[in-house]
Amino acid sequence: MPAPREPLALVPRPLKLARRFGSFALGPGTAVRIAPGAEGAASLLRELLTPATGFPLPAAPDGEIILALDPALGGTGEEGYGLTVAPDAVLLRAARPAGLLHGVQTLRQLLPAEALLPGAVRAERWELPCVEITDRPLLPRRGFMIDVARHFQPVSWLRRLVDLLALHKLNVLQLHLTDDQGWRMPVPALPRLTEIGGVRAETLGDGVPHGGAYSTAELRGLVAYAEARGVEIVPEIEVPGHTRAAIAAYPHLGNDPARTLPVWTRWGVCDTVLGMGEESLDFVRTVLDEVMDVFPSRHVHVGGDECPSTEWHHSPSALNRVRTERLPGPDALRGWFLGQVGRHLAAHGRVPFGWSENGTDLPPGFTVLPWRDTDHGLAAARRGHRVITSAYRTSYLDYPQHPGPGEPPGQPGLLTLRQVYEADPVPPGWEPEAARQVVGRQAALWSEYAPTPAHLEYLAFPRLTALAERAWSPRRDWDDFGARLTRHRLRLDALGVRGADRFSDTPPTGEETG
Ligand code: TNX
Repeated sequence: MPAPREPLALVPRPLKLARRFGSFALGPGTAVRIAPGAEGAASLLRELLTPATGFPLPAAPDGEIILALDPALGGTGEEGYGLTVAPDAVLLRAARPAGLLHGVQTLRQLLPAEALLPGAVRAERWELPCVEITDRPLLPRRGFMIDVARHFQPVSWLRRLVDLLALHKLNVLQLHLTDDQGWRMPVPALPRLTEIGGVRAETLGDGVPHGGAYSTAELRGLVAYAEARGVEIVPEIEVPGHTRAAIAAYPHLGNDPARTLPVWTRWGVCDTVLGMGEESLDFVRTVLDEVMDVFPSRHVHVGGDECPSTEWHHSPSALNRVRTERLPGPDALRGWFLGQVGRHLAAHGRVPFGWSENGTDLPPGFTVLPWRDTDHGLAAARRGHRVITSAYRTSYLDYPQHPGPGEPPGQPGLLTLRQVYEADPVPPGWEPEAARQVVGRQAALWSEYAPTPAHLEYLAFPRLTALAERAWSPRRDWDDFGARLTRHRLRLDALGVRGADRFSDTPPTGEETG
């Protein structure tokens, strides 16, 4: 049981929090009063707390835990909530269901860390300290991208990942489903995409085949699982570059239809890109129609990064496209193609997302993820794009988090916890009109060097905790965050997050501010 004035260590930090005297005892007889529209939050509360505490938390009209949905509630927006824990009752209120889900996570964090661990500890009752919390996020989109193309991961782990995101009030999981080294999503009209494109013969000469693909049912199940936790799954299908696996499956999609190439077995930027004929446009529409059927998300990411135009300079069909579309040259084909793809999505009510190389390279209507440089976001915002900051220097969790020996193999480079923490979602100096275009911040975990869930979790946490904190809370205070993180680490430990145990309370010496 926590001592009365033990720090609460809520992560991310709530906007307003006041401690009150006393505590609420959660016990075997505690019941939940569920307002219409709050059923999802009640289910989540039970899913999170019943296995851990053993308490059934049944619904009852006079339940002491009150989950109330009030569309007229002011000041909490789409995702905020108000939470009052008093000695005799707990009141959680929000204007929208998403706010209630976040409030349930806060309620869970008010319990001792052991209460997060299913079935490990049995107590007669658990004390919730009395508090008054009003909370809402700084940014509407707080995301994480996982690369399941380079190394396939089972859907069971993706569900666990969703749980970990929701714990941190992150609300977007971008699934990087396709790349040169593997295609992971089935498209019934194009079975070879997963049959051939889903397997590579080896990786960097290791002689060991690597493969895997999800079933449609698994993906639909993941979407529903995530939705129940307030997390949107944003599918990502890479075009027109990073498409070697698709071209291995269907050679006519490439720039030399007579050429058959294997799924790529190396890392880096591959010269093999989609051809610019009608068959490529048909292909992308067929794939995206299936994507839109499986993923209800309003947002679909179509890649767009690292697309060399080398092959287009020599392809008669690509050069013909340059002529018929009156483009300045083959280098303009990437933007033209993404424009076609974006239009197809928009016609179905979806918003195209894309990686931007410089902020000004994506067609109008795209939400832009600048990955090379944060200031590319400024250029994009000035062009009217909505921006999700994902610059590698502050957001790429495939870089090692500590300098020096003892780290597992990773992308050459370094990104410390503190660098992730200190990065402002909107860098100082941007004019207010541009700043308003920034709708989110997102981390990316590319998986070339991280083949296992344990390795991925080691890389993700606690740096993702830092990103979640800065995307949610307007306050920047490294010492305050560090103190809360020390206790939050106990939660990560209880949940078995690999790597949290390798992280010391105080950052390693030599750590520098980003
Ligand atoms: C660049 S960032 C890539 C990925 C790699 C990553 C490695 C981006 C949009 N493309 O294909 O995995 O670097 O850090």
